[in-house]
Amino acid sequence: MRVSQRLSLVGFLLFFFFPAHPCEICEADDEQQASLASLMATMIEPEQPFPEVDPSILIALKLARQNDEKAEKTFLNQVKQNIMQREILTSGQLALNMLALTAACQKDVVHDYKLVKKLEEKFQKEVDSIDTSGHPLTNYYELGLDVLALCLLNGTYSSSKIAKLFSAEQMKIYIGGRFSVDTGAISVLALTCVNRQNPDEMIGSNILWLVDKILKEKKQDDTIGNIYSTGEAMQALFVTPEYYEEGDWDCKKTLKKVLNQIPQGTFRLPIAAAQVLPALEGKTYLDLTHVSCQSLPGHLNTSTPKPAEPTHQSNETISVTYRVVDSINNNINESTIVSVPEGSVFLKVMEAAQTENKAKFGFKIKQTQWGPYVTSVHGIEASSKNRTYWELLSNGQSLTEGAGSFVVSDGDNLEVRLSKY
Ligand code: B12
Ligand SMILES: *[C@@H]1O[C@H](CO)[C@@H](O)[C@H](O)[C@H]1NC(C)=O
Ligand SMILES: *[C@@H]1O[C@H](CO)[C@@H](O)[C@H](O)[C@H]1NC(C)=O
Ligand SMILES: *[C@@H]1O[C@H](CO)[C@@H](O)[C@H](O)[C@H]1NC(C)=O
Ligand SMILES: *[C@@H]1O[C@H](CO)[C@@H](O)[C@H](O)[C@H]1NC(C)=O
Ligand SMILES: *[C@@H]1O[C@H](CO)[C@@H](O)[C@H](O)[C@H]1NC(C)=O
Repeated sequence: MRVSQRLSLVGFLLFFFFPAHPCEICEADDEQQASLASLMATMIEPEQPFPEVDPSILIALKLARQNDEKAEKTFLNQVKQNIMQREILTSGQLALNMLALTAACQKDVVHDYKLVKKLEEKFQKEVDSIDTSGHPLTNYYELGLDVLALCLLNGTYSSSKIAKLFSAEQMKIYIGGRFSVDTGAISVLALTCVNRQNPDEMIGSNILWLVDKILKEKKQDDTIGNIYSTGEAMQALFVTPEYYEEGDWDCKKTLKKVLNQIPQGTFRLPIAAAQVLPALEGKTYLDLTHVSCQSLPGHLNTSTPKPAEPTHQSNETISVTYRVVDSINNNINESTIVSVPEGSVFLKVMEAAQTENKAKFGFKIKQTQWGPYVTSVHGIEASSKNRTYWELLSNGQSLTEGAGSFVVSDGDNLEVRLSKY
């Protein structure tokens, strides 16, 4: 405790002497820019175009060194479309769209639609929900986005309330059990913004706690959390060098690991590419208020080789066990063995089981930016009110990809499990 207080004071003081982040940032060099172009191509020309575009794609394009004027225009129009639906957007969705508008130099749109006020209202509803039901309407990742947008766009907020909301005591209740690096990283970015505007010792100690949790999730292979949270974790660590020691994290190693994953197709979903790209450019979401607003003509060479698709069809078949479990009410535990072509994704297994027995294995999905989200299995709907979801597992391990992406292997023990979050 004493050490952490001292460290937070040191961080607090350092901040005054070195307001800009020192040279902790590492970024892809010119040679590696080719890899980044392939990530950009993934975002600009997705394999499966989505009806709605995620604003994080526009943010990533704006923070990238290379630019593509035409794609930026297209995505900006889509973000403007999203804003038309501002009433039904969740707080975090609104915040992310506002951040994208800011990166695209559209302060007037933010102003004309009174988006800052809208966000303040939505954020207040999240806080009210925590006060009354103990949980936000959405999740802490979205709360982080809300605070980040309110801070960067000069909204009104109370530093001391935010300090409480993101205190270790409060956050432990919601994310402590299973710390989400993504959520921790977005929270660090948000708190860092707040701390730079209104330095506050309690915010400093929250940052210290979160940075420590993030660093504890550093893996042998240099990812932080998992490969999909690593880019956001890098952003958080870029802006907080005064909160950890030089030897605690080797940025170059993590960068190399992520770059090596690009040709393997790890980031073949546009949103996965969009979340990882800023860090590879040495940028963070705190930079998006000072993106150059001069129009830069440019066109990305999208014949850049894109990462390979996983080998899908083969005429070898494999067999896997598939199980449906309700771990909350403990009243369902059904399993079957199904055969699917080698290279199939989890969803294929679910479909095969459903064909075999609709009553036991029937399911529903919803298309999202991350691919199909499983909403219901065996007639049981997951519910954000009850904070339940259908968790995907293989051999007892919770998956780090969705049903549309995870490729199964012969003999796998696959499971969908109704769980709490
Ligand atoms: C919060 C969260 C959840 C919550 C969402 C519900 C809620 N209301 O909070 C819960 C706990 C239910 C969840 C579940 C899962 N998640 Co999740 N989730 C997140 C997180 C931390 C934030 C999402 C968010 O709020 N974004 C901001 C808002 C504004 O955007 P949004 O589009 O409205 O967000 C929605 C979607 O993202 C969707 N969603 C969340 N997770 C997933 C995962 C998949 C595969 C799909 C299709 C949709 C989806 O729910 C969000 C809220 O409504 C992200 C982290 C990240 N980097 O994005 C991971 C993340 C998206 N999830 C991930 C994963 C792997 C899962 C699971 C597959 C885990 C599992 N083993 O079961 C399941 C989904 C299973 C299913 N039923 O299909 C990965 C996806 C990686 C990938 N390449 O596919 C991420 C990136 C985390 C990570 N680093 O591993 N998740
Ligand atoms: C927020 O306020 C600062 C300082 O007053 C100003 O420089 C900046 O342009 C404002 N940002 C936005 C998005 O309005
Ligand atoms: C685009 O990239 C491809 C592959 O790297 C290359 O062969 C081609 O000459 C490039 N085209 C232009 C116009 O630069
Ligand atoms: C598919 O099976 C046929 C007959 O069993 C075999 O001749 C062929 O080589 C196989 N193709 C592949 C791609 O494995
Ligand atoms: C479901 O049943 C199997 C076999 O009958 C058992 O091994 C497993 O532990 C059960 N799972 C749960 C969550 O009850
Ligand atoms: C929430 O849980 C309760 C009790 O388990 C259940 O009766 C109810 O149907 C659930 N609500 C939703 C929307 O699923």
